[in-house]
Amino acid sequence: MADTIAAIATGNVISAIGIIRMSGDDAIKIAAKVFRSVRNVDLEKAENRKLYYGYLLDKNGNNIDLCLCTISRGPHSYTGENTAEFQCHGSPVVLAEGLSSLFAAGARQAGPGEFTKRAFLNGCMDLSQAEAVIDIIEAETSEAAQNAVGQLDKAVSIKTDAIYDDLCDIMAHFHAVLDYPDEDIEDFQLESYKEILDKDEKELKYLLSTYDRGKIMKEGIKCAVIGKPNVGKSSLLNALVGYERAIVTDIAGTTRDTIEEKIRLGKTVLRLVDTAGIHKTEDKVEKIGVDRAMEAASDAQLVIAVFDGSCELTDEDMFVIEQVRKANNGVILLNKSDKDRAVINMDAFHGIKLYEVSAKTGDGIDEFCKAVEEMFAGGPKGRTGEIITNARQAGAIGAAVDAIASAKVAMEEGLTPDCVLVGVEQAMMNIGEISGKTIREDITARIFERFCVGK
Ligand SMILES: Nc1nc2c(ncn2[C@@H]2O[C@H](COP(=O)(O)OP(=O)(O)OP(=O)(O)O)[C@@H](O)[C@H]2O)c(=O)[nH]1
Ligand SMILES: [Mg+2]
Repeated sequence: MADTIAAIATGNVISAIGIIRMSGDDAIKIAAKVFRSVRNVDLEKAENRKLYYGYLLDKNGNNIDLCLCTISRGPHSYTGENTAEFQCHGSPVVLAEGLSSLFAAGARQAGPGEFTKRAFLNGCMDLSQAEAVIDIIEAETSEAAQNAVGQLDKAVSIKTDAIYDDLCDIMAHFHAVLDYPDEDIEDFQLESYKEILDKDEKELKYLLSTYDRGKIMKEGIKCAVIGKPNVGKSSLLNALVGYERAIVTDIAGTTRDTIEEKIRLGKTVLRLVDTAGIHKTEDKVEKIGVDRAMEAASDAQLVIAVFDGSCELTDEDMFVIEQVRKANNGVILLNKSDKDRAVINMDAFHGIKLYEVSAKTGDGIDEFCKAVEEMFAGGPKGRTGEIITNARQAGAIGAAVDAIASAKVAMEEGLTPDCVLVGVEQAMMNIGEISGKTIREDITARIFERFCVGK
């Protein structure tokens, strides 16, 4: 018995079309109460997945929109339950009225991700597919969207389910021999499973190796733009985002707090953080700004250190160079290339990639962007759909790799099958978490809380 949930599935903005959806035992009955077909079709007798044209009625029976309605009877629907969907004109007022009409007729407001949660609980999709739904919605590049669609198509869970089956076979064989000694079951030879464990471990390690790329694909690359005051950090941010996002003046200390903006660079997204100029100061506010700049640099996957190429290097610049050297990835931007170059001790930059740019004219910016894109394009790219972008899944795969490794060590040391099988069973539990077979209910609930209402 599933109560009937309803929600507006589209954004709360004026648009061409807006959708209200409903799922639950009474979805079709409730839809019939608030919809009057122009051809007098009774929705309760309507065909599945066919569009019906008619009036959406408010709770007093007044027409509020001319819309299309479609119903699907469970189990052949997104949630596996009876569902109804109204494709209305995209007016937030109409959609809100339509929704309250559904509430008056017996539906209740859906919680975040509740439609997809029901789809999962009703066996219409596994957990990795459900997570792919949110990844598609939140994708910031076409590559991320393609990968998420692949996962919606079970690209990851087909692989992990096969491994789960392998491990399950090993466990089942062992227990069958142990529990039914009189049955004519082939003897349990642990060594015969070594090849399977090797193959599964290799596949899992491959999946795990795609996670670095996956993280970048999903979250983008956090880049801290640092440098002493007035070198052109904010001008660089503005040049990269393409509009006057940050205030630029010739007064040193213009930027006091960090400013974050995203830009898309080909297949990757950069999360740029402009920071306050790093310098020694007694000013309380400036000090906080400098601390935040240092924090941004230590958090960043890429530190972009900006220098004014028209001035000689100062002690403050030398301090900034030290920060770049500490970073995992750092680049030097010698800015203001449109001005006469000062005599600069280039040895100070030794071993760090350097690009000459002008944030003012845009010179050199494209080359710099291409270089950043290439810098993060390395590593195993993974086949589309098989790139792990999800920390939960990566954690489960990592734990499974460790568990299989421990099973193999136990096997090599000649321990008894039940000792070896501790690792195999653990790996099975870990792998089952990916599709949701072995995951705890409270964790599942948390996963769906991240979804938007209406999905
Ligand atoms: N000629 C020239 N001037 C630039 C260039 N980039 C920035 N400037 C100028 O340098 C001054 C400082 O620029 P900002 O972008 O505010 O520098 P900042 O590093 O953000 O400075 P703070 O926020 O104070 O730390 C402004 O007058 C800019 O117009 C450039 O490429 N060429
Ligand atoms: Mg600034």
